[in-house]
Amino acid sequence: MATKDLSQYDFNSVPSAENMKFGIVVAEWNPEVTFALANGAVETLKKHGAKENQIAVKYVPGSFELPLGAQFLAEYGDVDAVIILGCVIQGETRHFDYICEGVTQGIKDLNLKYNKPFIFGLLTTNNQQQALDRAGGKHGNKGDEAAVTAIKMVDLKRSFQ
Ligand code: DLZ
Repeated sequence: MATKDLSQYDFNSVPSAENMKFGIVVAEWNPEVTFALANGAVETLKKHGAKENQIAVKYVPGSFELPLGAQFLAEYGDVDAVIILGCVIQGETRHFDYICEGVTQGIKDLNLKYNKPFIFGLLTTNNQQQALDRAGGKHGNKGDEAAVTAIKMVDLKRSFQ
């Protein structure tokens, strides 16, 4: 994936997602950002062959709830990968640090516990503009990048089976 534009990549380098099933968990905090991330992820999965009925989208109240929402999808959702989308914007207190730390460690733990890809699509920004720039704005869409990563990781796992 490119680092400057999150939506730019070599289309042909991405395997087909025709036979893959995805869960997407989306935080409802900062919805103008997170819903745009979710749209990007869904459209990218579809571009690579996934059908609507192979993509389950679920919502949680805030980013702190993302790891558990993702675990529910892994336990009950019959998915090959879970894409985790949220946006935490720096405020005046240390709340930001605690949420980011909890979500990051939570996602890492899920990857290793389930031996399945849980993709980190959490924007952690200083302000709303930086987040919008990465949710379909001038730096592309982190949701697109997360979807491509999910497809590649499912394909990588299958290459061992
Ligand atoms: C409480 C809180 C704050 C201050 N900021 C954000 C944020 O920027 N992004 C986000 O996704 N969620 C935020 N939350 C909510 C927490 O993630 C969580 O939902 C609540 O603390 C309840 O557990």
